[in-house]
Amino acid sequence: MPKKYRVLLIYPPSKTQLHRSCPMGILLLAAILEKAGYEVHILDANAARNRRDTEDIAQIATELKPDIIGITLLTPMIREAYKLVSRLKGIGAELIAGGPHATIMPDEVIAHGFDAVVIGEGEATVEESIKALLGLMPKDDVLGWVYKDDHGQAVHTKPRPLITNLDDLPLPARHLVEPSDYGNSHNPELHMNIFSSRGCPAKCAYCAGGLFGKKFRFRSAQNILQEIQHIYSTYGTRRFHFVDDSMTIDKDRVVQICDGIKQSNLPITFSLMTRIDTVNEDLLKTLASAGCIRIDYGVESGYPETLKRCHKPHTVEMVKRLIPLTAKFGIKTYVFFILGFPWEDLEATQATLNLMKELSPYVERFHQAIASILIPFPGTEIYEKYKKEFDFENWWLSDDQAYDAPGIKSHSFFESEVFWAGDVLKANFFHYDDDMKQKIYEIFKFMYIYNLKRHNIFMKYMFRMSIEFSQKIYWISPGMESILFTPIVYFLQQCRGWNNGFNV
Ligand code: B12
Ligand code: SF4
Repeated sequence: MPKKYRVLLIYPPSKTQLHRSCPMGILLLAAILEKAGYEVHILDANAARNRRDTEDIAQIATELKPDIIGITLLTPMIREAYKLVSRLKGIGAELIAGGPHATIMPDEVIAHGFDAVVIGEGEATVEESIKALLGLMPKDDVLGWVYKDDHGQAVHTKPRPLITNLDDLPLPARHLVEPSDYGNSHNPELHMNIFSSRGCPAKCAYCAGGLFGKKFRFRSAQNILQEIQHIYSTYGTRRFHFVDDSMTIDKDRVVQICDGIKQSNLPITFSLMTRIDTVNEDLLKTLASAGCIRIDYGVESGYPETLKRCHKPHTVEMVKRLIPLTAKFGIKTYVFFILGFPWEDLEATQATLNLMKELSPYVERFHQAIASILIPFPGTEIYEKYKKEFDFENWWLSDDQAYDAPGIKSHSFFESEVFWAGDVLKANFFHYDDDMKQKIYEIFKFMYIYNLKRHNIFMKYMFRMSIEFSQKIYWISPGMESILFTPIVYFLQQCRGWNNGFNV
């Protein structure tokens, strides 16, 4: 019997990242590799209830003795991932990377110790690349990867065409992860991520999501329904979240998916994220009738000039029409904004706050996301245009600007609750002055206080008082703040069943 090779797929640790379901990328790769006869293990270091640090991972890998270790690379977590690689070097496995950062910066990744990088979409390349690393096929015969040759040089092979029929992909290997690792006491009905399409034809200046190309490709409604049915009957999951770049580009297709969900009579609800310009009243009606309970929209700015300069395919007027319309159909709207574009002054930023206030009667939640302050991700137009002017080239490798470096900075309770993006402001990519920083603080505080609406009056008051108090004490004495608030942080973590990575 031929040797059964062992593969360990790792999603590396982040200080700010937390997963309430396992990332789709490694689940899909695991499914491909299992089908091909490999023994596959998954280690998601950011699973909400089972977080792992670099030392834990190194220990697990040492005990498992895999032949191949595959790692997903995102830019903010890259320094920790490179540390992990140097810890893993000794165990004798071939190290292969994939994901957004690996795709954009393959030479840097090879220079930091990886043996190979898969570019872009991984499913069609991963098996061949592993075979080549194991010496079972010539390395130059593999399309769409970069490997390290005998002299330590990165060799790029020809690009691999995108997968044409997404229905050919296997179901993600969800059986390889423990559902309880993702439990969340807020929401006992765990949601599962699912994708229905890939690619987005828009060209937003700050978007680092070009991994799946500009061409919109999609799975058939029937194929998606089979997966939903399978998840429901295997895990009893009733809540689904679509992680497509822009799910509603082809409205007829969404109508087919919705019709299928209705006909299946499954007691499920779902959410999705999509583009403002691809949704209309008829579609909202159809989505609501099929069980869509939430849509995440990237509104980004209330300053028309910013939308134009970012090549956003929507206008402020479209936003003002669509958000109330979405609420009218009983669908909760979650909205994303981005503050701090290099051309924005206080007035422009105020325009965004004004839009937030105007929309607030119809918004369920303002996402206080890390990327709510502009981050110049490599490969984006913003990065290329401004890297020299603001001197942030390769910021992800620097001590001052790599904002996701675990354990190097302390945080107040205020920061852990209100201002998750605090370290992005400390990185200060676009050299904001004090007034601009204050404005950004003000907007984050507005979002936080607004989002407290889900609590009763007493809890709202307690949270508001606590963050004000924390902020004031921290200015006087960070040490004192930490003594007073650490027990509160731990208490909240216990109640919520997860922590957001701060203050621990
Ligand atoms: C869902 C999602 C999240 C979820 C993840 C939930 C979960 N449980 O998975 C949440 C909300 C937690 C999240 C958080 C963040 N995210 Co996010 N996220 C996404 C999103 C929308 C979809 C990811 C996904 O599931 N894709 C589908 C799967 C199938 O694709 P995939 O994971 O890329 O995997 C494929 C390939 O990359 C490759 N591959 C991946 N891993 C590996 C490993 C190996 C060994 C190989 C060979 C191949 C390979 O093969 C896979 C199959 O084709 C993407 C956008 C996008 N289009 O991908 C952004 C995206 C990945 N996120 C991004 C970012 C930046 C973040 C944050 C880091 C935010 C921030 N600004 O700091 C945070 C994390 C916080 C932190 N400090 O690190 C960026 C990454 C950019 C970059 N250069 O790193 C993206 C591209 C969004 C964007 N347009 O800018 N995210
Ligand atoms: S619409 Fe969204 S996914 Fe498409 S390019 Fe813009 S930010 Fe990226």
